Amino acid sequence: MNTTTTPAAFRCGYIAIVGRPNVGKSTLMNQLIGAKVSITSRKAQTTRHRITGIQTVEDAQFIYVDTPGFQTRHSNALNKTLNKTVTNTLTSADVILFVVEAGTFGAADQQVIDLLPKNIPVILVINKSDRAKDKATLMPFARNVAAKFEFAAVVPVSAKQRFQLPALENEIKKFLPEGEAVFGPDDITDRSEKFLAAEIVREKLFRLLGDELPYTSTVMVEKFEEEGALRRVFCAILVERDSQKAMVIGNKGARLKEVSTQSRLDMEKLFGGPVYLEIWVKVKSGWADNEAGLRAYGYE
Ligand SMILES: Nc1nc2c(ncn2[C@@H]2O[C@H](COP(=O)(O)OP(=O)(O)OP(=O)(O)O)[C@@H](O)[C@H]2O)c(=O)[nH]1
Ligand SMILES: [Mg+2]
Repeated sequence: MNTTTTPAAFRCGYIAIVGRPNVGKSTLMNQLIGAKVSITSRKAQTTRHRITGIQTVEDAQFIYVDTPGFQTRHSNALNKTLNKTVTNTLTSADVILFVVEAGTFGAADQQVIDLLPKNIPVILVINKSDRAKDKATLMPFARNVAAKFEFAAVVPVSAKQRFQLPALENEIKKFLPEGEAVFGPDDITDRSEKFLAAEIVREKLFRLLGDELPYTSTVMVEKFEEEGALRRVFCAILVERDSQKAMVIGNKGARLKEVSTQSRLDMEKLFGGPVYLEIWVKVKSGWADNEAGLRAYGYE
């Protein structure tokens, strides 16, 4: 180890973000790093992979790890894999953010508390505090949840409105170990553009198909080419049945066109250059229910 070039005060560490589905984990990570690397939607089970979001400031590097919401309802192979991702992430973190939604605490939240390791500092993050109509109810709620575990700190925030995020960053920084940066100062994620492209298309599907979307649909980038500043992205949306295929395509292809346009605009913003995007829909049944299918589509 080269100690002469390490500034004594520089801190760097991994921050796991965990909680039940839909509490705003991905929104929080994106807001903390100031870039959209993790997809978000109103629907539960949006995040399906461990996604790193990196932020480097003068004296610290924050390596956030967004995780899928911990699944308690269905127990197919996909959900077992998602939960394994959560538990693996927990044990390798320096700090954990346990996220709950202001005013709501239930069995699904308690199950995540039961997974929290005792030897790693856990910060209780009460998100969506903008939603609390009566702010006076926030304090008793925070006290009630805080009593359930030995938290290192309690911070109410609103990820959406960026309320109290600097305060949260300060709390996190206290628990980061001293050490050199792991990533470059401009890195925002360790995921490839190809991976991010598939995620962007999946987000548009989640958002534009609402509750009709079968949660076992997925997206695969079959070809990703770079030609100067231009990216050419060829993408397949996998669904389980012909009826679902029709739903994704929509009347005269209108829905698929909307998915495609919105995806392309997001990719151009994130990649900083023009994107040529082609998307088609394929029927492939049963992939979410067997281990080989999961590995083939990128679930570790
Ligand atoms: N009002 C309000 N809504 C929020 C806030 N943070 C997130 N949301 C909304 O909550 C919904 C879920 O957000 P996500 O960030 O996708 O939640 P998640 O915990 O990552 O969900 P999964 O990946 O499915 O586990 C989205 O509609 C967000 O816009 C917040 O601070 N205030
Ligand atoms: Mg998420």
